[in-house]
Amino acid sequence: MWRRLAVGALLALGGFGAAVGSAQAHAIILESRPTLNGAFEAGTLDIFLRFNSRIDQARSRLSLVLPDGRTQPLTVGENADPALVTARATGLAAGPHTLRWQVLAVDGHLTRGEIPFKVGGK
Ligand SMILES: [Cu+2]
Repeated sequence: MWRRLAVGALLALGGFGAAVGSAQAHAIILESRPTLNGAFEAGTLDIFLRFNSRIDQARSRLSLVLPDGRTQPLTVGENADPALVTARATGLAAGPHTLRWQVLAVDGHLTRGEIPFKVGGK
């Protein structure tokens, strides 16, 4: 009887270890434009986010929160590099902006975040 209990405990530990391993593939940003709290010229901004893992570009979303509070969806470009998400923002006016991003990593997990930045002004 004690022997059977010990085997059950070992199986439970094995399952837990596998779950921890798969969680390590979450998408994390390594590099971005805009940079966090960075300042950029008015007009056109070529946006990119580089992640630590492959992501599903077709199911990734980018949008901009404009100075007047409106949210503008951006079209995610196609990239040969599966760790990149890109978009072009045009007509940026001076003021505070926020880039909102949501990506689907190849492990099936969604990650999202926000990058506040500034346009124009000195
Ligand atoms: Cu994950």
